[in-house]
Amino acid sequence: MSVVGIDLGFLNCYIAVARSGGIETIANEYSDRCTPACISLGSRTRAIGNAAKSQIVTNVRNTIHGFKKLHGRSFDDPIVQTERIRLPYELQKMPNGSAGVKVRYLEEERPFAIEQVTGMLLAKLKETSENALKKPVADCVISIPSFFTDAERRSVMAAAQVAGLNCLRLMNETTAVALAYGIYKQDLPPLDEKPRNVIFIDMGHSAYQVSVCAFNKGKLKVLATTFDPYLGGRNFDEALVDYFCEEFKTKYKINVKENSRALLRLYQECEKLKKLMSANASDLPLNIECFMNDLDVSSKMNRAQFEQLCASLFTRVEPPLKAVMEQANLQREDISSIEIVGGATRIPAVKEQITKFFLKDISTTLNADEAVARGCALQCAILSPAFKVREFSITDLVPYSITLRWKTSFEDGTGECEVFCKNHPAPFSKVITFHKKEPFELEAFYTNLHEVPYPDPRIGSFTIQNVFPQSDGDSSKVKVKVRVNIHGIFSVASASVIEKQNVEGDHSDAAMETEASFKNESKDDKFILLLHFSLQSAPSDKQDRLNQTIKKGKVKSIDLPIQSSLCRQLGQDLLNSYIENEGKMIMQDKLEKERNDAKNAVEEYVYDFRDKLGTVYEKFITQEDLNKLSAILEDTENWLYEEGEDQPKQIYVDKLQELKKYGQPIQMRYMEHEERPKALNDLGKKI
Ligand code: ATP
Ligand code: K
Ligand code: MG
Repeated sequence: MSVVGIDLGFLNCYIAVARSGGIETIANEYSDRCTPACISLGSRTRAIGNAAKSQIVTNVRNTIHGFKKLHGRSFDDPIVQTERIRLPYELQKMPNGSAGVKVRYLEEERPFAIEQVTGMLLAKLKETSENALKKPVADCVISIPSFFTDAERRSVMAAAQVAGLNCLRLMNETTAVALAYGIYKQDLPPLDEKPRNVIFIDMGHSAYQVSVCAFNKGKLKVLATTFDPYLGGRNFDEALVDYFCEEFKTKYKINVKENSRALLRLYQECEKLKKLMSANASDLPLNIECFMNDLDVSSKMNRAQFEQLCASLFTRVEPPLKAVMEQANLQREDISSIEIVGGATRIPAVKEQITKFFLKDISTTLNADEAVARGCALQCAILSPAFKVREFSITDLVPYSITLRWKTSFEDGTGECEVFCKNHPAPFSKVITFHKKEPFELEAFYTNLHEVPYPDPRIGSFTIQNVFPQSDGDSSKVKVKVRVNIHGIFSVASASVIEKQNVEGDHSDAAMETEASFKNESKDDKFILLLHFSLQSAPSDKQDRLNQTIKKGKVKSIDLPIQSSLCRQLGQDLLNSYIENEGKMIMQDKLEKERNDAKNAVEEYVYDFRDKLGTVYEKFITQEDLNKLSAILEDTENWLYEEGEDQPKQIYVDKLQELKKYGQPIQMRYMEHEERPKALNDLGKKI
């Protein structure tokens, strides 16, 4: 069983694994611990990660990046439309209405669903971890922003399946950081003492997230999370780009925004400049050669100018800080430490805003780039039975309140109940009792649309089937279990009908009902919040206990089928086709790599052979043969640049064989000559 944690960043991905007893962030084939979230499609193959990033400017329309915000959204979603304007490649409305990308791949215009795109990236990260661990990888924990809705979470889960990964938990980014912070702390207060409250702040490339967590020995509880899903490093890059575009308009009479390649280069240079300004307050140059129309451009900026330019962005740092303290009902003095991660928290003005708010120094003890991945790997280790990890319990929360709605038997009547309030602990299950005579539908939605960075509040609908009146004509008592699972995804997990058998002495059941905390609407539609329990530990055990209780009450419980219809859910057939296609693409990449390797082998042989002909082989070949061989080598070299440039693998394999037919006899003569004195020498020693 593998233990792998993946930070699936908007810009940068990191992988941490458990190896030789500890958690390690691992490097990819470029010896880089950061793998860019970038995929470049080509006429024969795909490049993913570092190799793709270098093609952003050269393969503009077919290099996909900045796609994290497309998950679980319809193409018409205003967020998708806003992102679309920023992206240099085309988005496409998929047949199911979701957002996909349109690129040229294998000489064909091809649509890819967002699950396929992230699937490609995750497959690459899987391969990187397999190379590091030297064994197949499936189990992993993947990070997502704490503000992701169910549709977004389900979409990332589907992407993991496309990549052949078994995601044990989708983990909120700030929670992963909290785990990475807490698990090694030896001095956390005992369980019966006041917890240590710590603020975690992550500002990455696309988003800004804040959480406050309470730590006691062996446990962490997320008290509140807040966010600005649209504030991150890229906003600062954009501000710089806009500034220089304006300047270049007057200075050089060029419109950079009309030239996607130039614009992409300017983005790259502005990102570099922004990073330099974090370390250096003085004037810094911006120089780009052959920028547009063969023009070299140059300009400069200093930190003070940058801060002025981005003033409105910096004012957006404080509101989530204020909100998180309000939601957790904490005062500044209740906070022990403020931990920051994410690349954009390196901007001095961002740090200043945070310090100014908390009136306290911020701590940068966590690795700003790797903490999320490390936390995910730790969570994976905790979930893995194969690993022994210090006991550590993690209670996360529900980011948006969730309400259930159903039809009552009254004309046009509906019943409603908020099943999870905002910041409710998660994972968590609750059982609700309904009194019904027929199948009924529960509609789940986010209670307050204004809280949710999403245009559609619906989560899904769940039909509880096979409900009939009791034999005496009374309503049946239907227990419905609703759950926010370990991934932070809501579902109506199960339903059962309680058949009355012996009502007399049925006290335990009645006792449970006294826990009811909701109003009764009518006899028919009575629903009662029966009992609730956390799924945090041993859910099956608790499920059993529930069933036992029911049995003790001398009633029979029968499971009812539930038909779920989830918003923006990918159908199983479509998902299967994506899985199959990813397999095909991996195979295509593999074949293409083998073909290229075979071609390179021919090229290398030509160079090596020619080099040796002029040096070490010289004595072992006649002038006539030398001329003949030189001609063959030259022909082969020319062939490689002409019709041999793009041939099937076998052609190169055959070509190499043919060359070796000439080369090997000479090499043999040479080797014998080299070996003979040595052999004689050895022989001499023996005698
Ligand atoms: P997200 O968390 O939104 O999914 P991400 O995880 O990919 O994105 P990070 O890797 O945390 O993002 O941060 C990348 C951002 O941080 C980029 O905008 C990058 O320019 C910025 N950044 C990195 N180092 C610095 C620095 N020294 N100064 C300013 N900004 C920096
Ligand atoms: K990251
Ligand atoms: Mg991040």
